[in-house]
Amino acid sequence: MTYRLWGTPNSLYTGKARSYLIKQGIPFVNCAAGEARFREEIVPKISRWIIPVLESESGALIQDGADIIAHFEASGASRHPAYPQTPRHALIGQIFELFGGEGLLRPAMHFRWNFDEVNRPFISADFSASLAPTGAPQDMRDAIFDMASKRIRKAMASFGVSAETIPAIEASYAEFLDLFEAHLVHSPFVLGGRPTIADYGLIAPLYAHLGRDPYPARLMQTRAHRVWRWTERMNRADQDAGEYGAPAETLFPDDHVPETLKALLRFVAEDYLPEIHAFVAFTNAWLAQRPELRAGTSGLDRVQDRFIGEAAFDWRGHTVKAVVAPYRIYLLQKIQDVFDGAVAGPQSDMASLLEETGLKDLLGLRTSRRLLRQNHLEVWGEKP
Ligand SMILES: N[C@@H](CCC(=O)N[C@@H](CS)C(=O)NCC(=O)O)C(=O)O
Repeated sequence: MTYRLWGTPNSLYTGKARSYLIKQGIPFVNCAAGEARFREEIVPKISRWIIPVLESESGALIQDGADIIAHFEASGASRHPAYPQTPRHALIGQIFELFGGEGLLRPAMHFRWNFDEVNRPFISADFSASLAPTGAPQDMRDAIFDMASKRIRKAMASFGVSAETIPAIEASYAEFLDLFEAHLVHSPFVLGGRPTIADYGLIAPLYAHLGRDPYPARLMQTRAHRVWRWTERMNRADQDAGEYGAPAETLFPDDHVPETLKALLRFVAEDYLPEIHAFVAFTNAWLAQRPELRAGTSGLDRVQDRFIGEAAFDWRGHTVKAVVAPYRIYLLQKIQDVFDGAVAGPQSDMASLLEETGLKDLLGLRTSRRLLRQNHLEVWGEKP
């Protein structure tokens, strides 16, 4: 069985699914979302233009990076199980699936879209190569890039990138790079000798945007060579960890969490927890105003809408306003599900780790209704 991965080389979320398929040795071909077949056949079936989409030979579709990984993990087909089995590692895996996918969007957007002098020739060629129909003339390619560029620059502002926040975004990203670099001194992946969901979460922003666009790629190569090598490693089928002496493809023994990883978790607490507080509170208020919202619906006017509003929060001395995406609740629930599904002993190990790293609020920040994914869309569950 060979799958088709519909996406683009420069897409953040396609990068997560692609890395997983490569690492698991699952046969697939990369298909450009600019192909007519994507627009004409796939998009109508998933109800909106969104990538990645994985298509099986029988035509079955899975939209969403987290769901693609969950699908293969549930089938038992993965050669390196992505969800760790020990309590603290399992929890850390889900924390980085959330933080990787959603918590580094500000630097990813900023370093792609605010360095035109260095980035623009590359990103304009790269965007139009994957989004324009094969053989499209240059003026059509330019028009496609301009349209995408305008739309995404607007999205960047809605994520909280502004003249005021840019210095803090750069400082925060530099801190993140230094912490991840320090952690990778001892092991080739986040949790040891093989990749897990923690790595697949982080590769999303760190590959296509921060590791591949010219300006941020150079920054990563010169400031954090190990992180850059990890982005390469995450896109290779073998372990590709010769510089570590090809260690066993196992996770840290006894559910161990090295100090360098605790430091990264503390960074997540400082950098991202304020936003989680804000979007959960906003979502609960939004749900409270919609007691009639039917289960199985998104509560939004259009099927392609993905944000329910804007929430403000204090971040590194600034008041940041950012859009609220229900999808983030989906990933937050996965962290809580790991905790809820464990028995008392492992739960107390997880709670101690969260306490020690400043992340204990993650367990209590819940929405009044569960966020589900049905028919490739985010919808709300039953009222409690
Ligand atoms: N959580 C989603 C996020 C997908 C997503 O936002 N993909 C972007 C490209 S990286 C997209 O398709 N955006 C829609 C658009 O640009 O209209 C997933 O992993 O599938």
